[in-house]
Amino acid sequence: MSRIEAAYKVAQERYAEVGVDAAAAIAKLAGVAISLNCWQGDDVAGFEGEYALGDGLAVTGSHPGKARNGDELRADLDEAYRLIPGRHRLNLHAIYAECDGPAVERDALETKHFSRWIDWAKAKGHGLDHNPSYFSHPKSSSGFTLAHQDAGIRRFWIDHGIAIRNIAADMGQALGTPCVNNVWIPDGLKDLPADRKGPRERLTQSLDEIFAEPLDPKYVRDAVEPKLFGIGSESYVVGSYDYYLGYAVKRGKVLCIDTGHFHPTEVMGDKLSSVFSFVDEVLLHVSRGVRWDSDHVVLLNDEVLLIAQELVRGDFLGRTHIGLDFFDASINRVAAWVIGCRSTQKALLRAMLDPIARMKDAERAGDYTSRLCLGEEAKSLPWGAVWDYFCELQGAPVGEAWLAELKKYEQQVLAARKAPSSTKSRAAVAVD
Ligand code: RNT
Ligand code: ZN
Repeated sequence: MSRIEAAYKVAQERYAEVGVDAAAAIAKLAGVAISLNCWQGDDVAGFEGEYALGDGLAVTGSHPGKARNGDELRADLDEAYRLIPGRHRLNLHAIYAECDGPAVERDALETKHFSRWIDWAKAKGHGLDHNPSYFSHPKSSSGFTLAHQDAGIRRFWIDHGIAIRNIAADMGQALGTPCVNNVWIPDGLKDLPADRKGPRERLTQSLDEIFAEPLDPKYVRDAVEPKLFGIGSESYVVGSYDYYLGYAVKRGKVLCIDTGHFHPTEVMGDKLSSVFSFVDEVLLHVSRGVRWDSDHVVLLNDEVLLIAQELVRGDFLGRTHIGLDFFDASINRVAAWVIGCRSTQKALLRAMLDPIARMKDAERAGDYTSRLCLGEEAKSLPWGAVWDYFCELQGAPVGEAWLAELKKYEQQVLAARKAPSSTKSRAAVAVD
């Protein structure tokens, strides 16, 4: 018996004492697939190669070795998945199409432009999720896309939405697992609008057109993502939380909850049981805002823990699609995926190991003293031993052992990459 397993056995007994089945928690966690955000691998650059990142999205940091094409991004993802226990998904974006040859406009994208992603996902056993990209494009530079007052610009973005939704359905069909297709748009205003109603009416029309064709939910699930504010949309966001909550309820769509898209004092975990009362499915964008929607790498903090507890205690995991959404270029980008995903999994495991039956009993009996005591003592139960054993069972490195492996990858693979010439300054090119 390994040292890890021996520690687990002791932990398992300790958990049994508080009425918790650690083996059941391990089995349950193994069934949770988390969708890694492809855009963490290259600072949301994509492969169009033409347009700078914008429309409310910003990445800081200049860690060397960012992926410059699909093969490099897939290699980096392979490395991340290797260091994360369990089997997980990939969340793509339209700008990661591989078109070979002349550029294809976003409204003309087809499934074949994602065939390498689909082949790779099939070979490696990953489900795919998708997103139309409504940013970093000349037609989004006014700050408006689906809610734009110009019908021609709206048409372009509606057609983009339709194209990506169809591609998403093809991905779902090809891989035998529904593809969550998430719509986020940057539309909003820096300063006080004179008309708040008009853009929202236009957005509803655009969304209804994008979702008009009934597609099989076996293949694709439509999600919409609200936001409180963004860079350049500080005063007004067309797709606010109230707007999309209403839209999701009325049209039967998946509601995306991004943990960076609320006021810092709002508690996302508390929203879940409310939302699930009237919405069938939720997509989570697990992120970490620091003072603003800064998209820092997810850590095992109170916010993520409460979300995990609510998903487990409300038995909502089967109705939840969990994705990561952050972009940090100040650290090794592959490490960002590994840390963010493992932290999210740890939160779920901890939630699964909470003595929740006893806590609920205490609550029902009005014994809030016991409820508080049990919850607090549960924090120091040996969940780490269960996590380590889960990693060992899944063939993933235990504890910080993954870091040494990633450092090797950094030296052998990432260090050999040079920044693409388009991002070099003139001076750098001259001395090359
Ligand atoms: C932006 C949203 C959105 C993006 C990605 C790239 O505020 O969070 O989800 O981060 O689609
Ligand atoms: Zn998001």
